[in-house]
Amino acid sequence: MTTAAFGTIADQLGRQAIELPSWAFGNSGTRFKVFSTPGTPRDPYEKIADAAQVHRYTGLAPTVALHIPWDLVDDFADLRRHAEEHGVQLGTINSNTFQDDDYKFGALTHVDEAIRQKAIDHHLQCIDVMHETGSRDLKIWLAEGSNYPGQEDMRSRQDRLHDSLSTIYDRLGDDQRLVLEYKFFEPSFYHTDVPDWGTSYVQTAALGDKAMVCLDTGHHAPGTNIEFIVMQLLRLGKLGSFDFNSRFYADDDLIVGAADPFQLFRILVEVVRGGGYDNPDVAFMLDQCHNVEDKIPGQIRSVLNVQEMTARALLLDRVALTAAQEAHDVLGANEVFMDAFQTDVRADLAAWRESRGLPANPMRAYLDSGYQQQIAEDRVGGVQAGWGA
Ligand code: PSV
Ligand code: MN
Ligand code: MN
Repeated sequence: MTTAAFGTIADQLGRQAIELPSWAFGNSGTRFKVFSTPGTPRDPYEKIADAAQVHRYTGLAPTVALHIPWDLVDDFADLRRHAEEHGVQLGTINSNTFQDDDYKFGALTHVDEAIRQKAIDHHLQCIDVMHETGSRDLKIWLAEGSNYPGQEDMRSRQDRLHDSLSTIYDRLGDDQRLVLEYKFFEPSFYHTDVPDWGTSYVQTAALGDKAMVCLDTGHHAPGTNIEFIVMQLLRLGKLGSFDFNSRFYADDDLIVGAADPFQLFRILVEVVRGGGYDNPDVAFMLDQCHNVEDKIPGQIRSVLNVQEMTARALLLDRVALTAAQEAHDVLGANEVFMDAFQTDVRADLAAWRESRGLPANPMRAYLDSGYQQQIAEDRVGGVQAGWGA
């Protein structure tokens, strides 16, 4: 690919923004072991300082998502100021109804009115936080479901879910949104109350325009054509956000683009095709954990992977592709598609970064900065991410 072609997408690339999850900076692991990493943040302030490093070297990550109560602080206005002083903003607020004994048999779907109200109140508290942090989106992922056929009445749970979500939705401010994430299994193994995009679509459509679907790339059965779902949700105007990560087996939460770069490309092609790129209605977020690698470099690699694949998707020759498709030129269309995927954009991206005052190689610049060594020395007793243990 020539530099001239790259020039046509330079401005579009400059408008890319990828939100980082605060929990990516904490220690995480599996149910077998959580390894600690030197320099791990000890509180939300330090997580934000680390996230700001990713933005500083890449220019790609201007916002940080928080998780309540993992990131609960006394004064969210102060946390917001702290973020802004570090050159980033607070982003999506994630609720948490999966770590409380009361929610063993459900939260927003629970048959007991009092427990259901407790779960609703947690979300209302999250909305209060959003007013202080200036956040637009409330992201809801529910761990609810059952393990055995006959254990629960799936139908009434769906009805209670609608009622609970309606109460939460009614509390949203005019500029706020609710994004409902789906996941096909885990922690429940027989049925999950929001298992797929269809359920998330049905539930959010019943709420109204401020409710959208969140698509986490790790939350589908192996072999699922995720880009088809992206196309359909964009077509319906209901794709609110992405949780990017990659997986080999289940919800692995590995670095986006690491396991299947081609899948990431195919997804981004549909995003561009459907008007979801450079569109404030479609938030790009990461939802990852770094169990064995250093966290800041892990996040830098992640946003660079998304940027690189976005560049290739933007370079797809749409005119040639449409012509080949309409002529039923099967192999010709596939060749146009693969040409874009196989374009090496690394040198062009390095030059593009330098032209914008960013380091040509953000990873190298970060590693050379001494920040990693400094936090390893300064911080003792970093906290667990909260998730993944
Ligand atoms: C659990 O599967 C999960 O990974 C969801 O994807 C959420 O987005 C994330 O945790 C944080 O709650
Ligand atoms: Mn997620
Ligand atoms: Mn997940």
